[in-house]
Amino acid sequence: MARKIIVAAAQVGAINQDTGKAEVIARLINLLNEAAHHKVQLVVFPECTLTTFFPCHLFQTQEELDRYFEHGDITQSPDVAPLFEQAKTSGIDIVVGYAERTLEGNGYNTCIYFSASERKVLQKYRKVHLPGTVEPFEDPEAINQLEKRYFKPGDLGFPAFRAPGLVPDVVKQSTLKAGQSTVGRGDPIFGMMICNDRRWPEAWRMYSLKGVELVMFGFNTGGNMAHLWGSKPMTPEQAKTEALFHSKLVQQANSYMNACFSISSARCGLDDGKYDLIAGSAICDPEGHVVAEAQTEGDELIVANIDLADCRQGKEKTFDFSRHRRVETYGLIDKQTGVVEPELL
Ligand code: CDT
Repeated sequence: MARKIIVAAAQVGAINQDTGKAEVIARLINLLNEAAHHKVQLVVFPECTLTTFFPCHLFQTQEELDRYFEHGDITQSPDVAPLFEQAKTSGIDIVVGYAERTLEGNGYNTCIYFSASERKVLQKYRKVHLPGTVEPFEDPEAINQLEKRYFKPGDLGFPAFRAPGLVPDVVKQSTLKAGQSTVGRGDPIFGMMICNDRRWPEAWRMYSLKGVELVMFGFNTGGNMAHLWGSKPMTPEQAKTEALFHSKLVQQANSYMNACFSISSARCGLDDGKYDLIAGSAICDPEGHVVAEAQTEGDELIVANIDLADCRQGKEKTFDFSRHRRVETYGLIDKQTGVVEPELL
């Protein structure tokens, strides 16, 4: 049974420290309008879509830092509300990443899934794997990644959810007939993650154990973060090529190993003329092939017409979990964080 949807990644180019949110929202709405033109039903925007990627910077005061956070219900924020209004008008579901400050004062690197047909947020996700350091590097030339300083690890787990209104003639609880199989016939099963999460197979597996058919994530990945990537000497150009290679590698491999589609959306370009973020937004199919890919390092919409039924082959054959997984051998995975090597000979 075909279950087709038209999806897109809305890649967003450079945003400087002093770029106002209204200017950013106008750019996002342009991308949404382009998506409407292509009859897109779902658009994925990047991690921390609304501002420069501020974890590169050390802020001296809470006030300076808090300019980059959203406080309270993001759909009601006067700055951001026009984006949700446009999504409703265009009938397009959106995933948007942002820095969230809770009432208790906690910071999270968050994204939400806003359903145009339901006119509300269906699901929130908070980034689990926070890269980088708490303290800035001593080297003043180093590019910092202070997510561990500014955010708490996500506390919502990996919540898979169904999104209504995208695929016609699906099986619902209310229309279910006795004995009828529902697998691969209900509303699409989605999961969200954020940037560094994509490098962790555990995150993907948590979703695929819930039958995920499409994983969506935004990213901000430095093109030359020599202090974080490792010590092998490379030119900035080589480092950027390598960063792009790894980004594609994990998306393609994990889409295949979890028999799901995936959409990645980059915040990219040269922020403040100095902070170089890779592009390479991509849409992958469950066999691991890239079916759409950004060609620029700026604002760009990439679109794909996908059929979620294409997940069935992987889920029912090579990666039929119920027949092939051997959980009796995987105990360490959720008991041990670091590496324990075998004893020396
Ligand atoms: N935003 C984010 O998570 N960026 C990281 C940078 C890696 S730091 C070693 C990423 O995984 O792309």
